[in-house]
Amino acid sequence: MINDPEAHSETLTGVVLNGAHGIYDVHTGAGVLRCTLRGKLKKAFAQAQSAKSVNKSRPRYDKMLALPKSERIEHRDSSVNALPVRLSVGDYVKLHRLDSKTGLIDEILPRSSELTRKDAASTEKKPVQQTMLANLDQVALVFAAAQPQPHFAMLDRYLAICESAGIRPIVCLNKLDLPHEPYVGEAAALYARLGYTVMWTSYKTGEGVDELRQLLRDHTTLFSGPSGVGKSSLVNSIEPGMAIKTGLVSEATGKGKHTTTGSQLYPLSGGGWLADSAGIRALATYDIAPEDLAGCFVEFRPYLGECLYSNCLHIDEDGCAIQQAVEDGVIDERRYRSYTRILSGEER
Ligand SMILES: Nc1nc2c(ncn2[C@@H]2O[C@H](COP(=O)(O)OP(=O)(O)OP(=O)(O)O)[C@@H](O)[C@H]2O)c(=O)[nH]1
Ligand SMILES: [Mg+2]
Ligand SMILES: [Zn+2]
Repeated sequence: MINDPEAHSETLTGVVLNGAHGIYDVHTGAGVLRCTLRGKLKKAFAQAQSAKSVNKSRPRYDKMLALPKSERIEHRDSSVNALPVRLSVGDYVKLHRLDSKTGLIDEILPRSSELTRKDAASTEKKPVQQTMLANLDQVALVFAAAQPQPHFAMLDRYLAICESAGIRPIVCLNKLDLPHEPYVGEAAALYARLGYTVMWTSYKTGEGVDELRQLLRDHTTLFSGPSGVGKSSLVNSIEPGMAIKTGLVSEATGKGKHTTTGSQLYPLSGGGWLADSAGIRALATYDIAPEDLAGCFVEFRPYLGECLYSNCLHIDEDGCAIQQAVEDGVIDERRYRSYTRILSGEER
């Protein structure tokens, strides 16, 4: 088989484990192959990328809010791109083998889902979308109970993005072994009341790790959250030695203070996939239209359609059912503040 030149041109299907500078490690039935993109694909990507940066500049929410209420029109973006703009970790690809270790990617299969953020290189004039992971169905939103202190406004932003993308979030509060402030427990209770799965974990004591592992089985889960909260540490204790199993050496799984760069996908021995990703400082709700944002806050949903104005953005309008619910103490005020912050374009 190894000496048969025909065997090397066979077409395989695989999933992208990691990628940088046009080189991708792809997990296939024939092992992990180091791949590049076929020239034709590269060209198509470049074209799609430039088209997207022109068409996809969404009006900023704060500019919309400056308009009189009656002039707040619907801004829907229906230009759904079937072809991914860039090849991302988690993408399924068709490729052919060049030799026992390398391959050439011929085709990218349509994504079932994706989680995107605004690229660090993004500017207001030219927003660039970065896919953290393709074809995922869960996100473990990891925050530390302390060191660093959790910012729940950022968690709210993440939750809205997950709701919008149809991806199940798991709230994970790590570093349970450290003493933490009362507001952390209160927030955790709030998220549980909203119906979210909340896990308390500690990489140091191993608490909660087995339960978290159970939730990951047969799913594709992205670990995301701020830097230094313990994502890579948790990933390591969930699947010790997984880097060895995939034959990849990754800084992500190194001991000590290795900050992860990019995303890295690993197969789980119990079935499913797990991706570790780089810590996030600010998170833009890149793809949520202002009029869709309220629906991404689960506790707002019963009130949608109950406001006096059908185009109510729930900020300062008269007869707003959501503002009333906040006043009545039914909707948590902090969550409502997170909503208004996202709407006004603040990025935290
Ligand atoms: N006390 C305590 N420390 C932890 C725990 N989990 C991780 N740490 C420590 O926190 C630091 C950061 O952990 P990492 O796993 O590198 O954090 P990360 O989220 O992957 O960070 P980035 O890759 O920068 O995004 C390390 O020094 C870990 O030893 C925990 O449960 N308790
Ligand atoms: Mg890390
Ligand atoms: Zn309203």
